[in-house]
Amino acid sequence: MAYDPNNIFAKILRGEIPCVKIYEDDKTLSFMDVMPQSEGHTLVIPKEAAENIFELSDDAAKALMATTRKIAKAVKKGLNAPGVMLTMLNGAPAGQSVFHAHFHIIPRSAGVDMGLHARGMVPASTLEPIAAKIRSAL
Ligand code: DGP
Repeated sequence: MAYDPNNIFAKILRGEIPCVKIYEDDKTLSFMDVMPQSEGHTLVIPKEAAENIFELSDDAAKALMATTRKIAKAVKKGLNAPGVMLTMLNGAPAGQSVFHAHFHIIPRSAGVDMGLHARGMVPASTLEPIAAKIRSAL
């Protein structure tokens, strides 16, 4: 499948739709997931137009991993997360629903189940105070 430049994350990258931003550099962008599976669920995307891990250039993959690690540390510290889960779904059969490569950063606590994937949209006003805590730990 060819990369669709009108996927929702491409629109976020172009500033055509808003996001609750955590961090940005020349190769990556991080923002809050609007359908969080736990409080603090964050996404990291490359600026390169690539659907998944298989299409990413080595350079973009390195930048994506470096930013994911940076944001995971800030999520852990800023939210006092006991555990942090990193996931990347590659291809519809793996559950991918937005076809621009991305890592999920999902805070976890023992005995607390995660929410379902890509369900239940949360308003920016709910995400903003959580994002502020993560940003303050960068
Ligand atoms: P995946 O299924 O791995 O492609 O995950 C896509 C994630 O993106 C899912 O957790 C829900 C989230 N999401 C979908 N639409 C939007 C959006 O418009 N803004 C933000 N911030 N997240 C979105």
